[in-house]
Amino acid sequence: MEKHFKRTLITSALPYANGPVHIGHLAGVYVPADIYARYLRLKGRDCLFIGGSDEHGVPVTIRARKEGITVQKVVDRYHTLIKDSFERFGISFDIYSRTTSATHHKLASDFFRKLYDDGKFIEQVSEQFYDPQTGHFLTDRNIMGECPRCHSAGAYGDQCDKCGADLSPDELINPYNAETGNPLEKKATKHWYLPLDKDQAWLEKWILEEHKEWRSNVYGQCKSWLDGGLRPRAVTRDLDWGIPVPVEGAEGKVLYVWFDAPIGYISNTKELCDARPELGQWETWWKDEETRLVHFIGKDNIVFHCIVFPAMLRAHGGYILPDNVPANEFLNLEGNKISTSKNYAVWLNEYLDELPGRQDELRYVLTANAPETKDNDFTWDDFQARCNNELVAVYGNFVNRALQLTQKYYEGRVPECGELSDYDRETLSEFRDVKERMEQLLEGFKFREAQKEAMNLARIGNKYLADSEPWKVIKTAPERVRTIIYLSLQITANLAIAFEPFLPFSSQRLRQMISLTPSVLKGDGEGSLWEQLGRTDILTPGTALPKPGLLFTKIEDETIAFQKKKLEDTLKANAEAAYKAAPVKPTVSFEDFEKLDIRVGLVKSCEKVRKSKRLLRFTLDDGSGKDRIILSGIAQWYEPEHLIGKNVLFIANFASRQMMGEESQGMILSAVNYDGGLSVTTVLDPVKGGSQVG
Ligand code: B3M
Ligand code: ZN
Repeated sequence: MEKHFKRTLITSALPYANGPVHIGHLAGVYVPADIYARYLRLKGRDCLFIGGSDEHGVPVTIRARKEGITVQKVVDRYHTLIKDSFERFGISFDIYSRTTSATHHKLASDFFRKLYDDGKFIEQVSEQFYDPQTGHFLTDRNIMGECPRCHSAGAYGDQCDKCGADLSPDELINPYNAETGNPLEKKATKHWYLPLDKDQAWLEKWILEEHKEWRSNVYGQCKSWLDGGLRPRAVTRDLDWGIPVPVEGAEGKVLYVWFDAPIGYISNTKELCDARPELGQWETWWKDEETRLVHFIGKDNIVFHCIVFPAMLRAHGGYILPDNVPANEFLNLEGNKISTSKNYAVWLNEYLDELPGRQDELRYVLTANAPETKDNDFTWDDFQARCNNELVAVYGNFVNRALQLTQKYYEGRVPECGELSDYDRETLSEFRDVKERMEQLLEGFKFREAQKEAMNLARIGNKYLADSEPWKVIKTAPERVRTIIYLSLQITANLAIAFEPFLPFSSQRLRQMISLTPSVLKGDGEGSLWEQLGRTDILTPGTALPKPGLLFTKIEDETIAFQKKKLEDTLKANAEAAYKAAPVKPTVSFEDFEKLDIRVGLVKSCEKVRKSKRLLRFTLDDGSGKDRIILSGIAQWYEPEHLIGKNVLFIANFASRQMMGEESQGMILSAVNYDGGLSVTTVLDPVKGGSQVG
């Protein structure tokens, strides 16, 4: 049943203030949420777009420890950085606040207290890992030990990074404090739990029956949680960073970050409405049945927004529940997982500095490639191709031609429309229903498809100009050219409107280029700019247009090469840092060692082996007076000519082998680097060929 809503409250996940935001966050949450907010505003609908930093929880404390500064310093630094980058990137929050605000601390604390007073929690004492030397209980992430599956050292209490296993701290072998290395004990501690098992029935009905329209990834994840049976969840933690549990005898305990963070949406709405009374009371946005609540999140947050938070809201009473939760899947980067802790990402603040003025290019690519239904990959080559072949070659090119021709033939004024030809009519019919199509897609959170519709308008325009060839027709039928340019300019105006929610910076530039004044933008209903979409009389004949500039410019190869190199360097640095020397092999006796005849050989010549990518062919002076030929698989790492004249170590009594049709008489010794690279061994001072090593 379609419900009628008067207003929409849009929330976007509160990013942890433990690092800058990256393109994964943008593609997953902030770009789609911003498109939606901009679209609703363009339609003249009543809406608020709420954002803020999540400043509690373990991630910020881990960052503080890594950087050797206080947690407060960490959250201050990253909150400011994130807020500033969002602003520069054009994410149009109505408020971007933080969960360390006084408003939030009070609201979250009161929220907990009400549930406590109403008897909605169960209290449970359990045995938790405890560091007797520091006097602290430890969270899963702060516990390390040996992985019970792959037996590698340094697995975390919640997962093993080596084999990917999901773990609980109890499974770790010899658990220790990740920070201090101290061994851990179990100690009893009391916590408050939300008995989600009691919510099972209504959640099943509410989600599985009444919200079948949710995205299949969201619906599917909820269903599997529900099918597995909900269990009580602790909403408090033993930690010294967070909102203190407002109950006597709960010293040293704070609200679990996933309890307080979603309440942050409410606190931030309150902060906004308190400061701007014209927006109405915050309660209207959270408690009125005619408000539509929509959460934009990434897929790892689904359970908290679809199950836990609704259960909290219902337990409290008086609040509305989300009407939709359009969660995206993940964006990978050049085939690898994006990772804040491994510093592997395209950071928004760096992008803005390194590619200044190119916000819309990134917005475009992230939407064109949005992980709406499955994980997707961002690559810099794809970024360049989409910018140059689509934004520049299609959209920018069409607009530029239309505007240049207007300057050339009509002194920069919008000409009158003449009689329409059959081809004109055919072209117009192609985009007449663009508004309806885009609305349907946008309302259904299909932003990727919606943006395609906008780009399709530019394709229609390009084809129209190319087919009707005004630069030729001007000589034979100048009257006809008026109509062609008139229609091209109207298509241009349509483009400015259609792209407005997606590419706000270039739409604004384009509106200036065609004198489409912003005053019409704010209008509501009938009069709003969005309502003009699909029309062919948006620009009035006679309107003077300024001298046009380029809407988009090409992304150069050097820019792409620089960005790719940066990522490769990070991967290398990570591999180097993660390198651990292989365990030592079983002991051998001196006699056994002596069986190996290791010698020094002087490289007389060295060349690539034909038809082999791997092999180099060495001719060694081994002191015997006869040349010794050895083939060695190091071609990937050396230019053969650089090895000539060098002393290398080789095994002289290694059984000879046939390789590529030749007999290899021994083995040249190389060291294997952390990244698999090979480095040939040599001696410090020159020695005669054939000298023994031992
Ligand atoms: N900070 C997790 C995340 O950044 C968390 C979201 C909170 S939304 C209320 O993925
Ligand atoms: Zn493992």
